[in-house]
Amino acid sequence: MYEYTSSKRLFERAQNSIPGGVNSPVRAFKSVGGTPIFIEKAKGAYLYDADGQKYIDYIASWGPMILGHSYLPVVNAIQKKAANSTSFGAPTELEVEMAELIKSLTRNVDLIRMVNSGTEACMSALRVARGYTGKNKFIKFEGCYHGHADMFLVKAGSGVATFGIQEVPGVTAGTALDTLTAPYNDLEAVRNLVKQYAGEIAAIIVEPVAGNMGCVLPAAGFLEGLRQICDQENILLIFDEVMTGFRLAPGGAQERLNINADLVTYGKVIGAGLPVGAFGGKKEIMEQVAPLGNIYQAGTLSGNPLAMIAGYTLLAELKDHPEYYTELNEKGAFLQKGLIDIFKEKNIPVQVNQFGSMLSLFFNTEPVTDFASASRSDMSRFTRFFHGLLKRGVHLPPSGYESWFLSNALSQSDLEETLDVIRKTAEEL
Ligand code: HOZ
Repeated sequence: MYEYTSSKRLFERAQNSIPGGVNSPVRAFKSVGGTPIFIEKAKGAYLYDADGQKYIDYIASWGPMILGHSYLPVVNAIQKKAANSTSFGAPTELEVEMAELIKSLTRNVDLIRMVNSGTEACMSALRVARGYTGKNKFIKFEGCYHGHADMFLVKAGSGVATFGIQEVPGVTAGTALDTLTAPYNDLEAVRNLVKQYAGEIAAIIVEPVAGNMGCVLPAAGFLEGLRQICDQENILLIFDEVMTGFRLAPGGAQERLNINADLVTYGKVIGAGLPVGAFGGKKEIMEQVAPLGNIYQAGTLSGNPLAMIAGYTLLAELKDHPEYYTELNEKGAFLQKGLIDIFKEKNIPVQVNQFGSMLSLFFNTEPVTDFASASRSDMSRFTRFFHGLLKRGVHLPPSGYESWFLSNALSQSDLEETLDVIRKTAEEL
């Protein structure tokens, strides 16, 4: 059984100087209770907390660590690069190489601009869509999360859903008025909005595989339907590939699901654990971005050399090893089957949504296809499940509204050990 002595001490101390003791709300154990574990270091598939206790990690830094922690080629590249200064605020050859590498991996990206987070990527992409189309409103889906820019914090997923925040103070009514929302997988609702706000909608932004209300898969025809509506109505389709980019396939969801968006946003894997995001798309749209056009977007640390070398090194590894994606898919499918079998045996109703290396377990009798069905899951059972795993050394996101992220560092024996832990925990649910 694990003790959390140092984490408890650090959390006490943290709360005196950091809001809620954490630098991002999803790290707090607010919805599951208890003390967030403070991490000392991580290697491969394992985290070690401040007491030296080891955990099999299914957060993977919320996505970036697709090949595991402290991945040696990335660590070495960062160390070498740091000797040449950590930032210039001037262009470098590495940024050109990074842009070329991203273009070689992704579809439909003629021009790409580097930023520092997924939030920045999404807010910038939406500005571009608005500037390009000359329209203000946009559609997002309930339970999707596109970072914490004002206009996206309406019916948002991730921490906003986890903490049950209905309205975010500080987001003005004026801003929220331009955000239209529809249930995920509901094309009819989208058609109705498009009809109601004819000529006013700049963009539809969507997580092509949702990961911020737990993992929720697009129904057959949903993304194709959005593409069609956008084409018919002169609306830009934005794929938020912050989670799915370079994770579901080298070319992300666009490649895996064979659909082209007009603008795509990236984060997480693209920075290998350093703060990186990017947005890109077709030339005629992206050439409206400053300094080519007047759609202003900027950043002192954008294209930062350490961030670029980390991301470049990881993406190059992924490009050279397509078999990693096969392995990740197999690991995801193995875990899904194991979970289904265990809970069937125990007669506990669950839904296990999985797509490649993204997976969520919902304590739910009905399929989880949108935010409403995700919300009907038994979250108090999830809390017991979460703590049962944590005390036995398996680290999950501390919320039933988050996706688990698998890394390819997980071995077959890690997966089997995880299922053993789940089997034991299932006894206590
Ligand atoms: N998209 C991530 C979790 N859903 C964000 C992580 C964070 O907010 O810290």
